[in-house]
Amino acid sequence: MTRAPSRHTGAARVARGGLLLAGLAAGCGDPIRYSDAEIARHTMLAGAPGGFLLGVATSAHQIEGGNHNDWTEWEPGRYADGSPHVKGGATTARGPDSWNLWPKDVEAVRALGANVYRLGIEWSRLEPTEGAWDADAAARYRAMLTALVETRPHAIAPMLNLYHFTLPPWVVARGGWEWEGAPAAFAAFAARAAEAFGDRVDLWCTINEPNVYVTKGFLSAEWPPGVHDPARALRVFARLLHAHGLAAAAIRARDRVDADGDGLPARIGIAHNVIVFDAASASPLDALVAHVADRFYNAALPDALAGGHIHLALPRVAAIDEPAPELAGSLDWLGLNYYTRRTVRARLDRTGAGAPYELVPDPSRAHTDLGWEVYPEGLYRVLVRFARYGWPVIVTENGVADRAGDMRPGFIRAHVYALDRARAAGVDVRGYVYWSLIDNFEWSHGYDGRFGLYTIDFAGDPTLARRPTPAVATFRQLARNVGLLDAAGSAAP
Ligand code: IFM
Repeated sequence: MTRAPSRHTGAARVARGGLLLAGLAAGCGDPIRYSDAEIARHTMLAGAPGGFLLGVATSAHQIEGGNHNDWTEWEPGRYADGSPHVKGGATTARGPDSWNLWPKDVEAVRALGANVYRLGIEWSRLEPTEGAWDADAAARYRAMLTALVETRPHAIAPMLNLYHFTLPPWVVARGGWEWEGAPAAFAAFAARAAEAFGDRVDLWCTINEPNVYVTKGFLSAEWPPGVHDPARALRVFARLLHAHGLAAAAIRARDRVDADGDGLPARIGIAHNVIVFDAASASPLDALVAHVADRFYNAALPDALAGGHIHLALPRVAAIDEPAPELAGSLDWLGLNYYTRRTVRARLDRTGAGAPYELVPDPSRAHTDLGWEVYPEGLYRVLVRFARYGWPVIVTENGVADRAGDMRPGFIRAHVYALDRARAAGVDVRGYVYWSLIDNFEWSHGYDGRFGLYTIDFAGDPTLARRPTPAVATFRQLARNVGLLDAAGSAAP
């Protein structure tokens, strides 16, 4: 994909990732470059295996509105310099209002021809105080899940995500993920969710992007709890991994109902955010920075899950090395959330307080509204790489912030092309899930990052209608190609 120039400035920006030191090359000088012509010639998802999961994703806090959790405390706040925590002072007081408008979301998923919807449940709604269970909230989630599985002529399988960046206030009061009891508390929540929804759900996603949560919340201080402390960051990363392991065991113990008739009551995964880190030059220092960023951000999580041992390191700053036997065997599939590449130049900060690199954007590549490089070849690279762990992989997120909506069709085609190349190379890819179904709250960017296949006019339309962007047609073409829609565009059995 060679769309250029970008509508976003290509000026070098300092990464705010908070990674502190450096290492060897992480894929520097990759030679792949897809052409628009080869992508245009390609029939997307042709020959995808039966049961291929094609769908869309959202998360509870980003779409529901009206939550009460650590993010709703954070959203109205300001930094010491007076700037708001969230761009424009935006909040989730209403947001897309999916708590009330969820039937419109289900209808939008159905209209896409999708057979999977990755959605979240909000811990703070279901367990507003420790040990409580809000029956009304559970009933509403149950109604959503039922509407999905009862969609005809083919069901929409819910992929239920249990933790996606937000904590109930009572967990925060005990120290959030720094509380030693947090993994067990989360596993207890997972057990109740499995009991409550196991007859509707087979696909479980325990935790979304532990690496992003840790980086934003404990290194760059952009998200709650707004901390910059590498040692605490690693402790929380480890806690999230333990929490995943305990939750996976709890789900297996409690979800005994095979909802979709494939013989398996629960198939458990985790959604791992991956970024391709390439060195900006042949300098060993740039290579070192790219390598350390890659180890911490990309490799630490799957290494721990594969080996049952947590090794986390920000060299010369902080490290954790501890057994985690509950992780081994906890995964049935690995979810990969892929968006972009970072080409990095070392920027060593002797105080240890600053970012370890600056970005060197490739001006020949398009960049999204959030300034992220569009690099579909990276999806091929990460699929090939992470498949080596041996789990089937599902692209649990891939998407583009594109308010104008003109970039998204090409973005999807190019990334699905990369996915198909990976399948052709023997990678066991079981699904492609686009982020996101609808425009929603993009964390510290507020409503500025527009990822939706359906757009929402938050300021001007009190009905919050979900209006199709041009990429809906692109997605429906994917659904046609895998047989979920027929030639006339109607849902196929
Ligand atoms: O909006 C987020 C989502 O919450 C997690 N993955 C990345 C998306 C886009 O930034």
